[in-house]
Amino acid sequence: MSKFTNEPLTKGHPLLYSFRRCPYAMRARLALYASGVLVELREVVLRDKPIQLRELSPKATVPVLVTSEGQLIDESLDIMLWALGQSDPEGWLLVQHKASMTLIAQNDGQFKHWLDHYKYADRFPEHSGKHYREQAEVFVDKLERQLQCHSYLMTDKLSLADIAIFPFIRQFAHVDKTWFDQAPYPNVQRWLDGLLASPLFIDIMPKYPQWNTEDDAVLFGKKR
Ligand SMILES: N[C@@H](CCC(=O)N[C@@H](CS)C(=O)NCC(=O)O)C(=O)O
Repeated sequence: MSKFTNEPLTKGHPLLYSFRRCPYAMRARLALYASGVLVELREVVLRDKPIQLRELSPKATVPVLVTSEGQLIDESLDIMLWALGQSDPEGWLLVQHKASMTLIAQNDGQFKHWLDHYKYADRFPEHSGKHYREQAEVFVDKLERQLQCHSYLMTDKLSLADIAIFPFIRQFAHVDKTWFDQAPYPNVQRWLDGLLASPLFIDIMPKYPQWNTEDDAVLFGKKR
């Protein structure tokens, strides 16, 4: 087994290219962790991506997973669905699947678009940061209304939609935390705070040094 290829050093484990602070990588790690699938993790620095990642997937975004059977999955939502398809002990996939996928599509589409404009408002000088925040708030307000009815987005139980969406709301909150903490979204604040303090989130956020080809394998996941 060579360290210079995209074959994992640890036979039988999928390979995951990840970046700790990326919301897409977070949701992939959350689902992998919950599924109990152990992966060999390679921590990427976005401004210094390893050639192996580019070879695998020309768009070279993270996360990227290579399964033990050699299947390449380079979209975070597909990694989540794959992981939970292997094992879904909490039944995250069973909760209102169609409505969850619709909400996730809104997050990944319009909300992410406005979140990026809000976060990097200096790159989009046509409008103010406040303007972009207000566009993003349309989605946050929708979540607020859903969270008025139950503890989590779909029901009183944590499920796929919560896991897929909260890393992006975390990012939204942190653009201007002082503003967010006093904004009229008490249920979103409660939901986000709870998820950020959860053992699940803490367990998927350890710091790893940047991977390079000479390193030993780093295993990520919950040993059962
Ligand atoms: N649609 C992709 C998006 C992934 C994505 O854009 N990840 C960012 C990091 S958060 C990235 O890798 N960007 C490439 C870069 O900055 O060069 C997914 O869901 O996995």
